[in-house]
Amino acid sequence: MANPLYDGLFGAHAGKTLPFLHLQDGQVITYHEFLTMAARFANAMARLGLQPGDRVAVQVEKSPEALAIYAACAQAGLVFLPLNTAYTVDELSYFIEDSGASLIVCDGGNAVPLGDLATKLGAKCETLNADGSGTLKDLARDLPDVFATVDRGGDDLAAFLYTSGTTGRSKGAMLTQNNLLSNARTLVGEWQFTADDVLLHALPIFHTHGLFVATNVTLAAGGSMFFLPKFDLDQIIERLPDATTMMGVPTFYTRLLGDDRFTRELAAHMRLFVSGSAPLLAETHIQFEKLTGHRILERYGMTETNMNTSNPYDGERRAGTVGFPLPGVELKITDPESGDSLPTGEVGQIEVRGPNVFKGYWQMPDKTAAELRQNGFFITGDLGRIDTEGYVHIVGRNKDLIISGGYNIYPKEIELVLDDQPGVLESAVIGVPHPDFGETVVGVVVPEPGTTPDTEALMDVVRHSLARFKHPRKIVILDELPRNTMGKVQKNALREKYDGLFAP
Ligand code: MCA
Ligand code: AMP
Repeated sequence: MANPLYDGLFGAHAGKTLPFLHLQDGQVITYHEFLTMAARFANAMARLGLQPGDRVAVQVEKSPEALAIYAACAQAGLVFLPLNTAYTVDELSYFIEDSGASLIVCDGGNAVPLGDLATKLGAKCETLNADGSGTLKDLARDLPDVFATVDRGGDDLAAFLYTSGTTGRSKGAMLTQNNLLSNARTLVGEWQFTADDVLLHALPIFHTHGLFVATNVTLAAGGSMFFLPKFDLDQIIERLPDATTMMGVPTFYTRLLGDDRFTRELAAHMRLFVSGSAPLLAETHIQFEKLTGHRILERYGMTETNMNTSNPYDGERRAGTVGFPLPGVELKITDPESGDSLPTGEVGQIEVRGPNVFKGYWQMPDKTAAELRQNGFFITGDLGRIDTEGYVHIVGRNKDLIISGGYNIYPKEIELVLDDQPGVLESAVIGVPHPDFGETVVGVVVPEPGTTPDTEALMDVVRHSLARFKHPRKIVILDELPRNTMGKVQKNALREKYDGLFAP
């Protein structure tokens, strides 16, 4: 009988009365309490008829119960599919339908549209609200607080995480038990996590960073977390004295640096600050060290691969780099045209291989074949180089992607919405520097001859169909888009033109 993910991360703590989650209201949830809550959810899902391998789509606010559904899925051999709480019902419909989810767990506020969708698709729909109440909790309440862990192999699927594509169609990245477990264990070793660590957790739990990096590492080490609903400066400042580590996107660090209450004294006792999901500006790294004496440890990962590289815990954490490949991860720089490896120092596409690399995109064999080579190397779409000392530098992207506050935004998705509107001949969506989010979205719209599009009306349509974080912070009108001789839109020229739009 075995289930590597459940046994390794959760089962290992059975019966422990040590704290796992410290909540904002002062409540503490022990490992034992958490695991019994998860077992009840596993029983509830079994009662709903779910079978190992079924997908469970979850769009709920961050709460201990939400995290317990992840544990319950691992224990019951179900595939956990967390979804950004900002997604609109339009966006959700695609993920739910594409994944063939058997169960949708959503906030009570979405019960009607998602219940209708579930009925249409032959799925079940249950609710779980931010305060932990809901129909799933009601069902779980009276069920046993133990559950016979379902047998699974390391190669079985544990989670689907959707990641957008350059064509505008999202892809479900299939992650196995071993992908998650091996990476968590590697990071515990590399970052020297122990049961004494208390992680300040202010990230969302529907993405790799907050769920697999922060949470799995804490679980694998047997530590605990301050489990905050979201990033809130007041809360961070208040909890920091009792934490030992924090993980965040660069916006966390720039916001902390902008707050007078964040001082050297406040951070003095901290063991480690980790940054990732987006480039940390070297100037932020340096400013942070000047203020606190701590060097932020920057690492690099992807939904498809978990973490690939990290700056060293003990050696020099070098600003503007993402450090070295993690143990067990091979990383090479290749020529985007030929796929051949390039000499040290040259810029090319980053490819990675290792136990962390996903199994492929759900029901998309062509897309999988285009990005995941037969020999196991995954083409990340990032451009980088390795310097003579082995540090990996990310210098750009070979994919049309904007990263705003750590959230990925694929321009094509927004362009498709804009292009569909009356009076719009075509559009180009670009990312420009932003002091808070790192990058932000600008929509460039070319009107049909003789028309003047109403930018407010365009924003209304975008608001209805896409999550808030994807909305252009500005729409500008241009007579025509710059193109090269092949007719391809030159987004670089647009980025240069609007570079200073949000300059502080
Ligand atoms: C919120 N808003 C955003 C973003 N977040 N707009 C653009 N980009 C964003 N990232 C909008 C809200 O809808 C709202 O709109 C306004 O901005 C402020 O909302 P609020 O709730 O106050 O949010 P916030 O505090 O400003 O949020 C910023 C944040 C948050 C704390 C940086 O976005 C965040 O937690 N980001 C982390 C994302 C993450 O976990 N990424 C990991 C992906 P309005 O102004 O209209 O009210 S995993 C990954 O990338 C890989 C694998 C890796 O390597 O980790
Ligand atoms: P996601 O699709 O959310 O998995 O985002 C993965 C992408 O985030 C990578 O392909 C990189 O482009 C970017 N990324 C993650 N960590 C870093 C980092 N430390 N520096 C630069 N880019 C990063």
